[in-house]
Amino acid sequence: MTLKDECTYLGIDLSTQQLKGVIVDENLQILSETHVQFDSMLPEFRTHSGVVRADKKTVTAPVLMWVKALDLLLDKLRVCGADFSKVAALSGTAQQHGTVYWQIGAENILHSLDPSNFLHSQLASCFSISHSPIWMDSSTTKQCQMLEEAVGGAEKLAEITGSKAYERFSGAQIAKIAETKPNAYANTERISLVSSFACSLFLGSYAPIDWSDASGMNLLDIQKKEWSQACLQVCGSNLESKLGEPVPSYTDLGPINEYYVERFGFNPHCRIISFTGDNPASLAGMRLGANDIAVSLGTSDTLFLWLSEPKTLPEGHIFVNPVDSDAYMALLCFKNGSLTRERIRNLYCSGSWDEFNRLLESIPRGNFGNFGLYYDSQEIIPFVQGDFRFDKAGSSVSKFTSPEFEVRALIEGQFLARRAHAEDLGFSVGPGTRIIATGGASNNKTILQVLSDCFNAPVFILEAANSAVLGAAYQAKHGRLRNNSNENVTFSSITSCVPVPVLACEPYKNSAKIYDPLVKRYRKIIKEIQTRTDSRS
Ligand code: XUL
Repeated sequence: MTLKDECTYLGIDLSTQQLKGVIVDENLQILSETHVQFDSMLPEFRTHSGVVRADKKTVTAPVLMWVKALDLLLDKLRVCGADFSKVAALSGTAQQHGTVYWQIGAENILHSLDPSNFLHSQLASCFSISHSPIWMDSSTTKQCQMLEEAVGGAEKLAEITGSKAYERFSGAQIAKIAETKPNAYANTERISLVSSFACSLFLGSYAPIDWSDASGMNLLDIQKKEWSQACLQVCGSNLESKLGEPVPSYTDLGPINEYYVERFGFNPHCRIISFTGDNPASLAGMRLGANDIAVSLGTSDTLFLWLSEPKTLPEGHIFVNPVDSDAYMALLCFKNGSLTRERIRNLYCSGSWDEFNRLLESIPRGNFGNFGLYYDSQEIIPFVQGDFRFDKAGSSVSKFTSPEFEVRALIEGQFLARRAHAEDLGFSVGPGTRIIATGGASNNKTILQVLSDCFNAPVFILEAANSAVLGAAYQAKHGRLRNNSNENVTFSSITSCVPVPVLACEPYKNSAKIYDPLVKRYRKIIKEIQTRTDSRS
């Protein structure tokens, strides 16, 4: 059997709470999609929201649950009518930073999977650590300090790996396992990221870690695209051989394992394209270009940017770009997003978004000089907490005189902060700049109008949700054609058939005049708040 024109592509997303699968056609239109919710569909693993919390800081997920979810997902896709014999290539994505520990001898089992049996029963003894540390874990402060000291400080680590040391990043997580479970570490022949682990299941051998997801480990030299020896050394012995050599994110790794051909009817020519992390895959799914900035308005607000050169950030992350390995991407995470918006809505608008929008629209842009910053929980960028309000004269006030000032101050303050920190990365609005809004609050046009005004750029929205899993499906096609075609195949040429994001709002004419000075005001105020906080601590 050969794959002719009617081929399809499969994207897989192993995220925190569920495993998703989506099949797209040659034009990247969705044909089938389904998911397996860990808590409800695999209750025997006793997870809550897909994770197990040993204590406040230690968060893991059972690796066999992920394996079992794959058995279920493929069955569910088949029930949905998916024809696996048409899948020309598959790729995937997963929550970033989590690590999977394969026991010595596990690869032999992966090589010889028996199609008459479930994966999870065959792989039951393959893992030296049964519960994988995941991105929500924050128990590795000590290892983070060690890592930063080893290379000459936080800034140096950020210069090499794209981020200063973060507890959830894999280097510190591996170091903790090596230190606290030395036997298990010694019995580990391969350490995968969650993404390369899922990829290994399809490949029937250890899949390499890709450069983009590797950038979330504090172990990769993101300029040389090779492991940093200084970082490896402090995290565990023989670590380089346990990690294998990292590869570009769109690498064609070979054909699908026989198991899937026999058991699910996959075509033996189906190619496996390297898997990557969910944030890089989202960038791919949104088809973010060099002129764009993606703003995800969710529980926390996240900004994604395309960068042609790496930058050293005090906070935030630089990853190798998943669709063009000569480029980079930046990820900035602001903890106080929707939850803070909801608090102010509950406090001043009796929980009603309609009322919130009405108040927001009732005050002109610039809020008559009232300025506010609201941080319910400890913010990441910048490192501050609390509510801060200033009146027109610049005096600090404990409350504004009416609710509409609070509402406008909150939204303007949030978006001016997003803009200021994006500008710190070198972002500036130019001809053709698009803000691509996603996440829950991107349904709210009144909020998007303020976003558009604060950035003085048009805001677009995406029709399809789930950009990460779609990004994986697009990457499957990209990887297959890029590696098997004589033509100059780029990610954007492959995905040009995807509907473009829809224009949601454009900035008012005088937006720059109003908001350019307010970005400066934000910078000044935040500096003062930080100085005040520093002198108190
Ligand atoms: C990014 C991060 C999360 C996970 C969630 O640094 O920790 O976005 O990737 O899946």
